[in-house]
This record gives sequence, structure tokens and C-alpha cells, in this order.
Amino acid sequence: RPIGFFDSGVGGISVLKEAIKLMPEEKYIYFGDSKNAPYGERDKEEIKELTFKAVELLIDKGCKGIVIACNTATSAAINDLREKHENIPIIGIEPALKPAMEKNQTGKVIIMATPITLRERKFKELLNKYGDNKEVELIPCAGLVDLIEGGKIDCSETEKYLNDKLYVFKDKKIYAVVLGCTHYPFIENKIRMIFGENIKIIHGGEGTARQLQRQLIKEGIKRDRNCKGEIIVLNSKNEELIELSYKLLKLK
Ligand code: DGN
Repeated sequence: RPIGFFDSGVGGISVLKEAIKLMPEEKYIYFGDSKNAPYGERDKEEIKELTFKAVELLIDKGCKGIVIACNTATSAAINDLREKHENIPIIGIEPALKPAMEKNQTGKVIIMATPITLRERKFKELLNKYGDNKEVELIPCAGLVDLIEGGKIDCSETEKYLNDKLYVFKDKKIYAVVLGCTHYPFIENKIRMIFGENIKIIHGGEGTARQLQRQLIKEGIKRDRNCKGEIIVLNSKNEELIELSYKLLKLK
């Protein structure tokens, strides 16, 4: 049986990639809801409803575990989802504040995410636990998901967007940039263009993939022995977004 991945669009591919590195012989079904993206500027009830529908679609396809590869959907819906589907492991993602703060003794941590992720209680709790407001700079990036969904990965419009948001921090002492949205790892290079090659960039994909693996083992959910790895991408919008997803999957 496959493992289901869900995101509001193509962003969750950055998490799927980490899972494939760890468990290459699994079968994966990825569903991107690009028709309804971006979720980050919708209200919470709407996001919950869309996430519920997406998870049901993946369960109908026989998935043995589900990854909500979207920070926004995780913060809005994960508790209710787990309550509703008790029999299937559901793994979420959150901004990787813990690894960013634990070793930080040298400067500010910048957190980029969608406006709703940064507004939600789940994030505030995370910030209380690991962050000290003085050291953390929150950057809500409305509109950035649209650029990436539009395939504008290597493009001056995206460069300008990032410059407008981040330039003020350019000469400050920055320890790390946390990417709190699964779309953003695809523009990591553009962020490095602002802060320099060596800036530490942290995203939650790897941790989520490890959590998925641990959970499957813990619940005794086995790999299908005949499967040598397979990826199916579905998207609610169109073929182009499916093509973009496969392209992002191959991107280094
Ligand atoms: N990839 C989603 C996230 O991690 O928050 C983007 C949400 C959106 O659609 N804005």
C-alpha cells in the first residue's frame, strides 16, 4: 500500500523528496491541491475542509499513512484529522524552530512562512517553547507561494520579492533562515544570493520524513515487498502542475 502526501500545491514535493531518500522502495501518491492554492491567506475553517477532503481522497486510494506536507494545513487541521482518522498514522510538518534555536548563540533566526502559519496558535506555542522573540524575526510571505506555483523558481520577479522582504537583514548577524513553508526550499538558492552561500537554511522536510519512518515502524506497517519504488502525482488543477511537480522532484 502507498504512502500519501498532501500539500496545497507543489510545495510538499520538497518533503516527498526527503522521504524518498530515506525509503526509496515505497510507493508514494502525492496530491497537490493547486486549484485551491494558496491556502495561506484563506480562513481556518476553509483550510480544514479542503484538508479533510484531500486526506479522504488519499485514504480512498488505499494509503497506509498520510503526510500533511504543508505547514499551513498542519497548523489548521492536524488535531481534528487525527481524531477523525484514528486508524491511520497522520504526520504533519511545522517550522523547524527547534533545530534552529538549539545551537544558536550567534545571531538572529529569520522565519519565513505563510501569514496564517505564523498567526496560528500552534506556531505561538512553538515560539514560546524554543524561541525568544528578541532573536527571532517573523517574515510572513504572502504571495510567495503563488510565484512558486506559477513555476517562477528561477526568475527575477521572485528575486525582487525576496529582496524586498529580506534586504533589511542583509548586514545583520543572522544565524539561520527557517523555511516554514514547504514551497520555499525550491528558492533556497535565491535566499543564498541575499545572505551569501554559507547561510544556514533549515526546513522541516527531513525531520518529517524521519518521523514518518519512525511512525510506520512503530505501528508495524510494512513495505510491500514487490514494490521497488513508485511515485504517482495527482493535482486538482491541471497537467501543467503535474509536470511542474515531476520537474521539482528532479531538481537538485
Ligand atoms: N506549502 C504550504 C505550506 O507549507 O504552508 C503552502 C501553503 C499555501 O498554500 N499558502
